[in-house]
This record gives sequence, structure tokens and C-alpha cells, in this order.
Amino acid sequence: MLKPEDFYGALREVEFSLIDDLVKKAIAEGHSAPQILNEGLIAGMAIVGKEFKARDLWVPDVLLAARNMHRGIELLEPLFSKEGGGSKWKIVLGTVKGDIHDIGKNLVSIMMTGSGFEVVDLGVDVPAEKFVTTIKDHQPQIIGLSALLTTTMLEMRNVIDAIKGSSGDIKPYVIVGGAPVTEAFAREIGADGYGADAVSAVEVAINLLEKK
Ligand code: B1M
Repeated sequence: MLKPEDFYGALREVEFSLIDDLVKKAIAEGHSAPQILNEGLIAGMAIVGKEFKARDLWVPDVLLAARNMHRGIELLEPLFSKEGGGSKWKIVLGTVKGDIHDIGKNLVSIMMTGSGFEVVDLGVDVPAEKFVTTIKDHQPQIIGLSALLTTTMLEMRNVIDAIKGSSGDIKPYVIVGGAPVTEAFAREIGADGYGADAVSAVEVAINLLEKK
């Protein structure tokens, strides 16, 4: 059984050595990558989130935790990626305008890559117009939008409207996700799918494409 408090401690460290040791030890003990991610890193980050909300931690502490989280995910990434095989589908991913949270989006990217998608990652704070021009340039079958703030989740509707209203022939499916986003909200803004986590995002994307 992994202890979220151990991962919380490692996320708070200035040095990488603790997170490195903890993740490598969990792998060596035979824990699966999804288990280390969910029961370790994400559970540890949830404690950081609670303390941040309670004002026991401040933005620099959370930035440090985010840096360490990226490091932990980097160590797990090879365990999620499948070898070989050309990409069958293409997804354009981005965190919407006004929002710079990218840990969840990066997880979606890793899971999509591991499931045979070519990922075009536009990064964070991506304006609606950028999604529209990227659809023309890359012709993806799926657009994936991430938002972590109750304010920026509203921007997802603008992106969907911009894509639907654009003149291009290609109209990819749009899937959305991020902590404040719900299935009901996704439906309300006209998204084609909602992923509660990175694994469900892949399942939702594949279901949409295979029903075509
Ligand atoms: Co921010 N932050 N933050 N923050 N931050 C939250 C989100 C918050 C809930 C903290 C809190 O108050 N408890 C709160 C939002 C409150 C709200 O809107 N209701 C908050 C706030 C307020 C802010 C600032 C405004 C703080 C400030 O400046 N005063 C500011 C905003 C900056 C901005 O974006 N404009 C801010 C800044 C930051 C940091 C930069 C310091 C840092 C981000 C660093 C980074 O991402 N590189 C940060 C962090 C780390 C957090 C918390 C602590 C952790 C987020 C995280 O990475 N979780 C967060 C608290 C929390 O969530 N408990 C918080 C782990 C990650 C794996 O989960 O991203 O949810 P998540 O992804 C999940 C699912 O949501 C899903 O899959 C993942 C799991 O598999 N998913 C998708 C995500 N995207 C998906 C897309 C999909 C499908 C699924 O399809 C395409």
C-alpha cells in the first residue's frame, strides 16, 4: 500500500532525490504505474491542494510541488508508453486561455501517446483562435481541452463555439476535462465527450472515433 503522505513529503522537497527514490522504490516493489500515479503522486498533490486552499501553503510551495510532480511523472512515462506502431489518430491538446495548470493535461498527453495517438500539445493559456488555426494545419480527429479553474472552464465554451463557427471542413470531436469540469457542464457547452481522468479521456476519445 502506498502512502500519500510520503509522496506529499517528497513533493514539498527542494531536491529531486526524495521523489526519485520514492517513485523508483515503488516501481521496484512491483506497484503499477497507474497505482503510483493515483495512490502516490496525485493523492500527494491532493494534500498540497487542500493545504493551499487552507492557506497553509503558498504559490511558491505549490510551484515546487508541480515541478516535483512533473519529475515523478517523467519517471513513470516509459511504463505508460507502448512500443512501436504508427499513430492511427491525431489529437490537439491544450489548457485554455487564462489557465496555466498543465499537470493533468500532460498526463492526458502521455496516456494518449501510449494508446496510439499522435499528440500536438499547444501547452497552456491557449486562445480559441490558436485551436482553430491548428485544426487547419494538423487536421486532428480530436481536440482535448483542459481547465483547472472555475473561471477558465467557461472559456471552453468559447473554444467549442469558435471551432463550430469556423469555415474549415474539418470538425474534430471536442473532449474536455479538468478538476472543476463535470459531465453535465461538458454537455451544456456542446462538448462531444468528458474525461474525469486521463485514462477515461482516452476511452472517450476512442469510443467517439470508433463509432464513426
Ligand atoms: Co492552482 N489552483 N492556481 N496552481 N492549483 C487549484 C486548481 C485550486 C483548486 C487550489 C485550491 O484552491 N484548492 C484553485 C482553483 C480554485 C477554483 O477555481 N475553484 C487554484 C488557484 C486558485 C490558483 C491560482 C489562481 C492561485 C493564485 O495565483 N492565487 C493560480 C492560477 C494561475 C492560472 O492558471 N492563471 C494557480 C496557480 C497554480 C500553480 C502555477 C502554482 C500550480 C500549477 C503548476 C502547473 O500545473 N504546472 C498550481 C497547482 C499545482 C494547483 C493544485 C494544487 C494541483 C493541480 C494539479 O496539478 N493536480 C490545484 C489543487 C487541486 O487540484 N487539488 C490547484 C494534479 C493533476 C493530475 O490533476 O489537473 O485535476 P488535474 O488533472 C486530472 C483530471 O482533472 C483530468 O485528468 C487528470 C488525472 O488523470 N484532466 C483531464 C485534466 N485535464 C483533462 C483533460 C481531459 C480529460 C481529463 O480531456 C482533454
